[in-house]
Amino acid sequence: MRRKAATWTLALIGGTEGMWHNLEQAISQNTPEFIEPTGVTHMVGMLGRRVFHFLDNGKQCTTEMPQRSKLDHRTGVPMEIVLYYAPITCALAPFITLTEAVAKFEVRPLNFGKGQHTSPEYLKINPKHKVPLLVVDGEVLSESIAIQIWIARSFPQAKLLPADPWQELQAISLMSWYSGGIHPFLARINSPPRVCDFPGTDESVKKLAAANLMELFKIADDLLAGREFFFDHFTAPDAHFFWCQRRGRQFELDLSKFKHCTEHFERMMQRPSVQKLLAFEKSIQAEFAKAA
Ligand SMILES: N[C@@H](CCC(=O)N[C@@H](CS)C(=O)NCC(=O)O)C(=O)O
Repeated sequence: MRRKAATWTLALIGGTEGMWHNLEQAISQNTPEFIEPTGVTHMVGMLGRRVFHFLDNGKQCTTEMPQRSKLDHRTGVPMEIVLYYAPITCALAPFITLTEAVAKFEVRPLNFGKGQHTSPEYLKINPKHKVPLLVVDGEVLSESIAIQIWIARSFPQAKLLPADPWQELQAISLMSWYSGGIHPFLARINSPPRVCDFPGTDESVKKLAAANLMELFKIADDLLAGREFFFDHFTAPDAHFFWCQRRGRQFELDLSKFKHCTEHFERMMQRPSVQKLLAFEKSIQAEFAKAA
């Protein structure tokens, strides 16, 4: 039944994060939706991707949604989110969290094989020549942890960090550990000469890194004992740790002995956000292979 909307503009201009999120979901599902978050706004249908029909005080109206993904809740300005990414890399963690947040974002894949991360254009926006890199309305943000926190704060309804402030810090502590404690050892296995270019030392570098990683994954295994996720529901650290495990497994570290890590990995593999990421990664790898 169609109902009268008194102040429909609230939804588009002064709407809460939650209302906006609902609208975004309605758009992404591309189905007509009735949205009634405040009791004053009633969407009565939707045409195509961005055009809405609604009743405004009983009068049929049509409006076009802003082209961007969501509104900045402080300024009301639309945001455009771009993720620089490369297959296999730790940029998959923010891909997963953005997907979990139902954010609209554009991915710009970099072909490391072709050195696109060291191109003059990319170095201009990220002199560290690394991914992930997030660009929000032209503003650049590097470092996985900062990016994950930004996503969590910008999409609070997705609950990507624990609500309790102390637990939130624990989540940030965990991600710092993945990034500063685990990742560097994975990077050594990936490219031993980056840490030691003495001839014939590659295997030794890899062996030492693997031994360190086994100790670190044991700590993670203990943290995950009896739990589905690091906190009481899926949060950003789960996505970040998924990448650490995946990379370790790709390097053929025997992580199967860590039962809780293995279960976490399998659980993560089932998530639609991870499935979406893996399909995307596959398509980009195929594109890169064609370009090789
Ligand atoms: N501390 C950074 C590390 C990022 C990082 O090392 N990314 C790797 C891929 S996993 C990269 O882009 N490497 C390319 C390079 O070093 O040239 C973060 O957490 O974002």
